[in-house]
Amino acid sequence: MLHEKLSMIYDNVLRRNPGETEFHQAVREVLESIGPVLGKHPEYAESKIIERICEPERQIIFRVPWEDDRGEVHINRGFRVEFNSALGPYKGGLRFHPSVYLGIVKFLGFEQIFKNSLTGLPIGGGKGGSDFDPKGRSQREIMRFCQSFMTELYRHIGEHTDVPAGDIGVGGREVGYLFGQYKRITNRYESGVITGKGLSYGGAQVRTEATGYGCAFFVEEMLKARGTSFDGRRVVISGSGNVAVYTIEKIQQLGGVVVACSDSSGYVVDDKGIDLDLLKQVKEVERLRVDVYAERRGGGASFVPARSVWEVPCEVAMPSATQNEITGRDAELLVRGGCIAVGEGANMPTMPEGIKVFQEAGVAFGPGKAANAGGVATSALEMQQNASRDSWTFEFSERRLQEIMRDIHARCLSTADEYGMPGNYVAGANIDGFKRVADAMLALGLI
Ligand code: NDP
Ligand code: 2IT
Repeated sequence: MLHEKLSMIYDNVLRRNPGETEFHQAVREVLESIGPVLGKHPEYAESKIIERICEPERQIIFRVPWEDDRGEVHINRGFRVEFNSALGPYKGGLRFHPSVYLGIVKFLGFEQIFKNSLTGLPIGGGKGGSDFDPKGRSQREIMRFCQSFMTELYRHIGEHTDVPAGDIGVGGREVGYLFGQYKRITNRYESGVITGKGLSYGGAQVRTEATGYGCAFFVEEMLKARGTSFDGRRVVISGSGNVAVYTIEKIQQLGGVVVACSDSSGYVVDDKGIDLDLLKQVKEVERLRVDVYAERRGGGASFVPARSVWEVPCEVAMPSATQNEITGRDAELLVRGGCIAVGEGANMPTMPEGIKVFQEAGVAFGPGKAANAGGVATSALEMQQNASRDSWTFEFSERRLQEIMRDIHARCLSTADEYGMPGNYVAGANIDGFKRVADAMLALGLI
C-alpha cells in the first residue's frame, strides 16, 4: 500500500507517462518501499526529491536507418534515457530487442539509478536501446546497424557524460562495433565512453562474467545468512545468454547443480547438471537455440518447447532472461516445489504478485537491483581502469566484485532491519539506493 503523499506522486507518474506499464511497475515498487523514509526525512518531501527522481533528466529518441544484405532499407527507433546524474555520469546498458519502446527503456533506466547507487560507486543511471531484432541477422548487418545507431548516439555520450554498455542483444561483438564507430566519428580513443569492451582494446577482466558471478555471490550470501549454502542444491536458471551462462559457471564452482535453463523457444532439463562447455559452444559460439544443446547432450537431457522453465522444481531459482517472466502462479509452483531462495539476474523478472508469494512463504528474495548489480559495478571498475590506463588481474577483479556483492547484501539487510522489515531485501535495496541519490540531490541544489 502507498503512503498518501506517495499515492499522489504515483498517480501523477501514471498521468504523465501513459501506456508505459513497465515503467509504472518499477516506480510503484520503489514508492511502496520508501514510505517509512519520508517519516524520518521530511526534507525529501519538502524539496520534491521523489517527483524529481521520477522524471528523467533527458530523453533522446532517434531514427536508425540501415540496409540489410539484400539492399533493403530498414528504419528502427533508437533510445537513450539519461535518468539521473546526481552520483556520476549516466551509466547503463543498451538493449536490442523487438519489444523495446520508451516504457521499457524508462523502467530499466529508473531501476538503474538505485542499482548504481547501491554499488557505492560514482555512477548515475541511464539506459538505451532499440527495437532492432538481431535474430537471424548476419554479422555484417549487425555491424551496419551498430554503426548507424552510434552515428546518432555519439553526440550524447562521453566518458564524463553518459557511458553505455550491453544488455539483451548487445554483447562483446556489438560493443566492439559501437566503440569502433564512436572512435572513428570523434577521432578520440576515449576508452571510458563504453564498457564491456574486449580485452584487446581496453576491456576489463571479469566484466563478461560479472553479472552472473555477482548474482551467484549475492545468493550465496543470502543462503549463508540462513545458515546454508549452494552445496548440492538443485538450481534452475532462465535464459541462456550472458547472465545465465556465468551464473551457471559460478554456481557450479560453488557446488550447486544447475538442472535447467531456457531461451525464448523453451527450456532444457538436464538432471545430471548442465554441461557448461557444451552450452557455451551452442549459445555463445554458434548462436543456436537451446534445443540443439539437448540434442547434442543426448541421454538424460531433454528439450521442452514453448513452456516456462519455472515448472521445473528446484531449491534455488535464478531468473536471468527478461522482465515479468515469473507470474504469481509460477511463484506458487516454485514454493510448492521446495524453492528457498530467488536471485534476480534479470531486471524485474518477477511480477509483483510473485514477489508477494515469495515473501509470504519466507523465501529469501534478492531483487535485481541488488542481486544483478555486479555487472554495472564491474563496468565502473572498467571505467576506473580506463581512466588510469591500467588493467587489473582476473583474481583481483573477481575479489573486488565479491566484496562489492557482500557489501550490497549486508547493507540491504541492515537497512531493512533499521526500518523494521528484517529480511526484506526489496525494502533494503530500495531504501538504501534511494537515500544515497536523494542526499546527493539535496546537496546539489534544485537540479
Ligand atoms: P542476452 O541477450 O545475453 O540473453 C538473454 C537471454 O534471455 C536469452 O537466452 C534470451 O532468449 C532470453 N530472453 C530474452 N528476452 C526474452 C523474452 N522476451 N522471452 C523469453 N526469453 C527471453 O542478455 P543478458 O544475459 O545480458 O540479459 C539478461 C537479463 O539480465 C536482462 O533482463 C538484462 O536486463 C539483465 N541484466 C544484464 C546485465 C549484463 O551485464 N548483461 C546486467 C544486469 C542485468 P532468446 O535468445 O531466445 O531471445
Ligand atoms: O542492467 C544492467 O545493470 C546492465 N545491463 C549493465 C549496465 C552496465 O553499464 O554495465
